[in-house]
Amino acid sequence: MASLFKDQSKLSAYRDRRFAGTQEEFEQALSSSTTLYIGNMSFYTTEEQVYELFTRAGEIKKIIMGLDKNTKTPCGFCFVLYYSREDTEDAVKYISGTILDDRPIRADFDWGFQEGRQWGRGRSGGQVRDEYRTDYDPDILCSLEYLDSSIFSHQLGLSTLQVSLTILHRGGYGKLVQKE
Ligand code: GTA
Repeated sequence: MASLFKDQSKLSAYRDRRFAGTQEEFEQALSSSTTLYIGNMSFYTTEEQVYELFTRAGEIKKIIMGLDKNTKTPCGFCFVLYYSREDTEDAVKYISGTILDDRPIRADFDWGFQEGRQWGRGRSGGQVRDEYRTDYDPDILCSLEYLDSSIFSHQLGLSTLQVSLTILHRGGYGKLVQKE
């Protein structure tokens, strides 16, 4: 199947400042990776829930929950590792933006999990961006990561309206087509 994500520079709006290589190497890693970062998750979402949702795109190799480095409790993100690139792309295409525990989650191509990346990097122990939050238990359209995802989707050629409609239309992941 031809990739829908041909323009490597638009694979992710995020650049991991701890990636040691060049921008070109970073984009190369994103274009072949079978790892996804999932953001904007509820702190109460479990690994089992993540599995149940993301297995709809294909067989999952591993899930690594993101943890607060002080409390060792979930802090709103995780990594999902697939076996195949096609399944990884399908997860971004069909599952990113759906609602999990009342929050529109964001699936982002990732350059690859390494030990240590499961910890929040913020000073408080959680995610960096949570320290800049002004919205707590946000409304669906006020989520910081939702806005990020809109910008990202826009880069992929979708309008913010399309993204909004997709989220409202899906109203959860019940309508996601199960792969054979
Ligand atoms: N693939 O979008 C992502 C992503 N994010 C947000 C985090 N990770 C991601 N991976 C992918 N896509 O392994 C990964 C990280 C790490 C783990 C936890 O999740 O690679 P973190 O969220 O705690 O820390 O990471 P990270 O990613 O280093 O922080 P972030 O959000 O990019 O912030 C970078 C800089 O921007 C910081 O120096 C901060 O000062 C600044 N910043 C961040 N948010 C804001 C904001 N709202 N306003 C102003 N400045 C901000």
